[in-house]
Amino acid sequence: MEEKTKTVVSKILEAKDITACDATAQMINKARRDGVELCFDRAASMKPCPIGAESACCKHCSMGPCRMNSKDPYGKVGVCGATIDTIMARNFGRMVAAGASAHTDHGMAMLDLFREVVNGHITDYEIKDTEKLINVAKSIDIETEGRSTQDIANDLYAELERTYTQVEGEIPFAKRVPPKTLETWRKLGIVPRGAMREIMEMMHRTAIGVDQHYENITKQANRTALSDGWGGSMVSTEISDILYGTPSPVVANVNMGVLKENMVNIIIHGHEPNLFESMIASVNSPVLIEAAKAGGADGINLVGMCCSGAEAMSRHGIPHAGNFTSTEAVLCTGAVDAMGVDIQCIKQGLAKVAECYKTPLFTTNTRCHIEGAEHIEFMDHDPKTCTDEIVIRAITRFKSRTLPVEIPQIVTPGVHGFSYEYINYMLGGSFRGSYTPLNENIINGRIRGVAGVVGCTNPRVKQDYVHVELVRELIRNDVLVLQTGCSQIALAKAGLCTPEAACLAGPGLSEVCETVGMPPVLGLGSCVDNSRILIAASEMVRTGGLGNSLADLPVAGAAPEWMSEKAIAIGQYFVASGVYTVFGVTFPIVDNTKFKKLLFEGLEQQGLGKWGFAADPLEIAKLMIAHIDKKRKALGIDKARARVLVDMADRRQIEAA
Ligand code: BF8
Repeated sequence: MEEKTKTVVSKILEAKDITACDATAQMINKARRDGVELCFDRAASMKPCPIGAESACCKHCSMGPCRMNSKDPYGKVGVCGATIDTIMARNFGRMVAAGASAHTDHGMAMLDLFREVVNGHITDYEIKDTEKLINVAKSIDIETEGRSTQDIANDLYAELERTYTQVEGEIPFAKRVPPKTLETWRKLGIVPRGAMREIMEMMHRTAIGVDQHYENITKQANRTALSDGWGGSMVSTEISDILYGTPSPVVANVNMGVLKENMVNIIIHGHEPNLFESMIASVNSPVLIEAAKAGGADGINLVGMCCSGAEAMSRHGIPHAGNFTSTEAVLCTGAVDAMGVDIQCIKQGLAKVAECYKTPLFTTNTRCHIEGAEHIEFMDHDPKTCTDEIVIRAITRFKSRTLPVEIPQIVTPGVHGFSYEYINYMLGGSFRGSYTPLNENIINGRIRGVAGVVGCTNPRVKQDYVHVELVRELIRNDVLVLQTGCSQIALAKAGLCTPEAACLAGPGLSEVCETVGMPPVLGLGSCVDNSRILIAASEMVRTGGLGNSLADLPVAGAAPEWMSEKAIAIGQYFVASGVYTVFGVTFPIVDNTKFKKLLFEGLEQQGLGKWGFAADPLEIAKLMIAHIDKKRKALGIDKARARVLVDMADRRQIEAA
């Protein structure tokens, strides 16, 4: 896997070579002038461990750690006799378990909140989207006709709790899986029972002396990953929509220029929307706005980062300051008066950078404290105590700003908030919401296929660059792109989340975009909202004409700058669902091994999807497009794309659709 190192950031690079984001580059230069170290510097000064990078090390007992030789993978085994395949499968399975546990624990917190709202113990939140409540209930066969919202909500809670706690049977959202795909899972024995059980069993089986067949370990990795995608993540998305509203298109500004020098700037960064929703209420409190004005500010400016930022942007149009690798850099503006964080992707390095710029950094979640940050516990039963206090402390910091403020004057507007439901409405209209026009445009070749481009940014590669170049290439080739997480923010910064970006798409996709008035790149929200892509793909199967299972669809996925174990869990649930999924940066695997062959070829032969790897964005695009074309051929719709010229009759047909 020589190409792995191609785009790796090496020492003493210019800021413009470290990131494609001009605002972040400006802040990297400022940090260097200020003598402040950022994640990019730490990445440059510390090479990744070459053995760990290839997953050739086992540290699950004290007979080791045992190190294998990736140049001669079968030359030796661990002290217990574990082969390279067992070792890699164990490591991979544990990454899936860790990533799945993050999403499912997040989803469980949403479900806890939902229960307390429904039974009236929590009054600061409410059911905002009753229509969504009913639709989700119906999707898992809960009777809704003639019943009260309260009764439906009670039943929905009881059903969805099984996603976590059930010890036998199938998780509730298995009912949403296309029948042919579900049949394959049943045949393989990988339908998740309950997330807690799957994660527990994954950890057990990867301990010393338990499961020592890479195929059997991978089977449990599939089951665990599916308990995330169709379980924890999906519950999180659906409950968040019910409580806070299902997103629909909204214009929002992205990048560091959303900070305002003359305002009290507060950044919320993390993953659970409860904190963000309560903060929205706090910054709109007339008393606190008055206090900010009395302190000399024009008002309070609330801004998001990373995934909870992406959710708040999708639901409410709250501005977004940047993705994962920009969270330290944004503090270098000196303009951040408080940063509140909850869980996941919160770098410990933030504490030191925040201290350098005298920005108060607040942890708020019992599951995430950081040495050097102040902890103000956020409680669902009394959310405002925490968020009001953060606002008060931000006003204090604004009043005592002493360091110079430098805000990059860069901001890009875009359209966000394309939920599965809105895509249905957008394509089919309010009276006959449907995915039929999407399927028809895929069948007639105007849209070649659909790609999900998602995931992190990673200081080991040039920030945003791989995301942006990959997506540009995909849309140029008429592939409609769905996005979530930090990838969505990268493309938003690059200006591709606007209807005008349709001019960058190939002739077929741009025609569809212009007809509907949509961007060629649709942002669906945070990383747990990848579940929206699963639902959309299932609807494409249900609508017809594109095969019987998810594996038949001309679709592909990518996380070209991934870094988190959550990304591996997501990748594995897409693969297990039937999707070809290509990762960039690096892949934790040794070449020429049986385990690699299983992930990159064998799973597809079982009727699932498969993994791919390439570091270069154009290479990733090539792999994805080749896969889409392979699926088009299998469906017998490959000839349709030969017709490139669209006459007036065709145009009228699209417009009618
Ligand atoms: O869950 S994309 S860096 S912020 S892991 Fe993290 Fe990756 Fe961003 Fe959200 Ni997802």
